[in-house]
This record gives sequence, C-alpha cells and structure tokens, in this order.
Amino acid sequence: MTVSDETARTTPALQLNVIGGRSRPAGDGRTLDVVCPSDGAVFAAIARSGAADIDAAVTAARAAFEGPWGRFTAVERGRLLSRLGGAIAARVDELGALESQDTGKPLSQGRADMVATARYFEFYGTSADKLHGETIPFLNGYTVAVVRDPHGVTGHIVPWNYPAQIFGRSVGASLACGNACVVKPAEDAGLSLLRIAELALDVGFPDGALNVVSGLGEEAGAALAGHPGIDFLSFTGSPEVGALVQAAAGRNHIGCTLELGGKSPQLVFADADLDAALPVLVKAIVQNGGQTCSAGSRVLIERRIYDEVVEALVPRFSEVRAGPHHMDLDLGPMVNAAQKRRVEAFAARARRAGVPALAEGTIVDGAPAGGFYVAPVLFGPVPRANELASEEVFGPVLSLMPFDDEGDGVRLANGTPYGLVAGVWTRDAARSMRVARAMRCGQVFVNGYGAGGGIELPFGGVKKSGHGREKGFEALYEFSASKTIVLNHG
Ligand code: TXE
Repeated sequence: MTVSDETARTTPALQLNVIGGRSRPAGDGRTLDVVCPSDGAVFAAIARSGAADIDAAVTAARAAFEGPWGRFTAVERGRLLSRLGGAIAARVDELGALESQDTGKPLSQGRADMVATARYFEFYGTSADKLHGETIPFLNGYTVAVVRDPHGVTGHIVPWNYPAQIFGRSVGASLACGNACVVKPAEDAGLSLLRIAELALDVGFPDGALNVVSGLGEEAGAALAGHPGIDFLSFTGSPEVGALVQAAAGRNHIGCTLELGGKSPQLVFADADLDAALPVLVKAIVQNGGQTCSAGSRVLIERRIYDEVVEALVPRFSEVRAGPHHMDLDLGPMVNAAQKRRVEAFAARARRAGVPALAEGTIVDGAPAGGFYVAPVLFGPVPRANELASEEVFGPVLSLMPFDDEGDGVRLANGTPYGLVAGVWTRDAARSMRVARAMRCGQVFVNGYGAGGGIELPFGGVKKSGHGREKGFEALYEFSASKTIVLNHG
C-alpha cells in the first residue's frame, strides 16, 4: 500500500462548511466522522463547528441581506433559485448516491430525493415574483398597501431523514422571500446540503446569502437557535429539541416553524378499494425505513373487515426486504446505532406486552454485520393503551387497530398527542369529506397517501407535531412578514 493509499484510507475526505461564499473548516479545526449506515464504516468527515463558526455565518448572512443579496429583485432571486434547481437536477445520480450513502436509504430513494429537491428550488424560483401584497379599502383620502417583507436572517435546523429535501423546502422558500440563510444540517447526514451550498455559489448566489455550518446539535445547533442575530427559525426534528428551539426563539422574541413528526393514521373503511389501499399501506411505513415524519404508522381498520385486511397484509408485509443502500431494496438500514436500538426496543416492549407480531420482513443475506438493520414488523391488534398506538417509533413498525364505526375511527385517529397527516380509504365521498374535516392534523389524503412528494402542498402539524407550514406557496407567508403602509393623500 502506498502512502497516499494509506492517507486516503485513514483520513476521509473532509466536506467543508460554506460561510460567506467560502469553503471553510471549523475555526478550531475539529471534525466529525461521517458513517455509512449500511456497513458502519467511516467514509467522510464534516466540520464540528462551534458558536464562533455560527457567529461568522450569521455575520456573513447579515452582510448579504443588507448588501448585494438584499438588492436583488424578486425576479432575480427566482432566476437564481431556478438555476440552482437545474444544477441539482443535472446531478441527480451523483447527489442521490451521496444522499443514499450518507443516510442508508436505497439508491432509487436517494435519487428521488434529489429530483424533489431540484423541484423545490424550481417551485420557489417560479414563486418568488408572485408573493403579492394587497390593498385594503380604508378611510376616504387614504390608500392602504400591505406589502411583504423578508424577516432578514433565517436559521434552519435540518434532520437526517430527508436532508436535501428538507433543506430545499426550507431555504428555497426563505431565499425566495429575500432572506439570507444559515443552515445547520444533522450530524448524521449533512453532506448533500454542503454540496448544494457549493453549487449555489457556482450558479451565482452572492456570498453569504446561503451558509451551511455542520456540527453537533447541542453545539452548533444550540448556538444557531439562540443567536441574537437570527430573525426567524425553521426546525424539523424531535419534539424534545423542538421545545428547546422554541424556547430559544422566545428568548429572542422571534417566530419559528416546528415540524416534529407524527403518529399518522390511515383509516380503512369497509367499502374501501383494498386492491388500491394495500400496497400503499405497506409503502407508507416501509419507505425510508419508517424514518419519515409523515410515515403512516397506524392502520385503523373498520372491525368487520379487520380479519380480511390482516390476511391480505401479512403476505405483502412478509415480502419486504431490508439491505444495503446500493442493493436498492424496499428499505435500507436505520440511520445510526441509536435509532436501530430505539426501534428494536419498541418492538421488544410490544412483544413483551403480548401484542401479536403478525408478520416480519427480512434482512437480506449479505447485509454487512456493521450496518444498522432492523427487520420491519407488523403488529396487531395493538391495544389502545399500548405505546405503539400513540408514540412515534420512527422505524418500520406498523400498528394495526380495529375501530367500530365512523365516530370511533375518528376518535381513535385523533387520539394521540400528534397531528401531522392522515389517510382515509372509502368509496363514500360524503364520508371521506366528513372524516377529512374531522381530522386534527395538517394534511389528509383520501384514497391515496403521500402522493406526488407534496412539494406544492402546504405541510405541517398541529399539537405535538408542531406549528407553522412549509412547502407550497403558503411557506412564503411563514418566511415573510406583512407590513401595512397607510398613506393619507387627502
Ligand atoms: O432528532 P433531533 P434525533 C424524531 C424521531 C427520532 C427522534 C430522535 O422520532 O427517532 O426524533 O432523532 C439538531 N439545539 N425525529 O435525535 O435531536 C440536530 O443536530 C438545536 C422526527 O436525530 O431533534 C439535528 O440537526 N439543535 C423528525 C436536528 O436538531 C439541536 C426528524 C434534529 O435532531 C439540538 C428527525 C439542540 N439542543 C427526528 N439538539 C421529523 N420531524 O421528521 C439536536 N439538534
């Protein structure tokens, strides 16, 4: 082995921060290893940034906002965003493979994530010049105009489950409004964001408009959330950290959006088209290994078809296969060892409590021993008091639960602390609308679930799932504030 081979093997490539238009390591030179969840091996490194690096990024963002970036027109901002979308679309294979290696998700999912990320930038690129204000009839001799202003510098704390997509939806909307952004990716998967921030410079974003600073949550993340130079925060992650971020926002008297996951139900009524529903019910929990905020983790079934649905679901669920990302199976490993332990502990507690495990998927032969694999499990009937009925596992664990009638189904669906997404399967149009209207959550799909990626659709939760809306045009209202101008012209 040559010296350079040895160096390459023991010193993984360091992906630098992007601060003020330059690629930089952490000020004190510290790094974090990046592990591939498929085999547990270190394949890259990112900066372990601290408060000083966050401060440098906030300063650079402020300078951009008050300088060149702040002078861009909405049309010019939109053009740049669309150009960035195009640059990502041209690199779907390369960036998708990176996302896949970083998160463990199957290759095709990594690619699909990049197609969606490109589409977020394209969507917000073409929306930037359509954020109109309004005029309001007022007293005689007055004209009132309501215009929309950017907040200034926005902070974005991104999780590891869909790093590029969540980055794209959040900074896409914020940049479209004219804010400058500082982003803290998750320590477990942040390579794609850092690469996309470099691409943003290549396509012409001015220095400091988009900064990405990697590091640990309690270090770089907490420093960003609490920084007095931030004007608005966007957080996606756990309810526990969401509460910390909200408290930090409160101390600085700024607003925030929180997207904190869910325990999303799909209600299957006796008149449902089961052929259409069954594959979607399985996919909604298997996709991304169940590490999806909107995972359909509860299937609520009208009691008189409960046995029929179980009988049809069991063979489908048993066919699900988990394996390394490059094998491109139904699901990959969990993102890290802690997440694997968390999911396995949920399944073990359910078994100990006597909840029947109806079916299990397989981990394919040849999955590396160092990878963080868990076999998907189908449990049912899950008692209403069991934690699998109400707590987010964030893994491939599906709970089946019978309900008696429409009222009981609605109560059961709404009976968790969360409220993010729901699904309704029925051929009765009036009932589908009644149930959709009764759901306490941010999105309801009727006779489908999670269709189309949802780039154009407002997304966010109620209750413990958080507040505020990202995605779609509505996000532009989150990342801007109205200003009412009252002109007395006599
Ligand atoms: O989340 P964290 P974790 C849920 C899911 C999962 C659980 C734990 O149930 O099993 O959370 O995942 C940053 N100040 N979701 O521990 O810690 C962190 O660096 C500021 C649902 O990974 O909330 C990362 O960038 N920031 C969710 C981001 O917060 C802090 C997606 C999320 O990490 C911080 C992920 C701090 N003190 C997990 N501590 C969804 N809504 O989809 C951490 N961070």
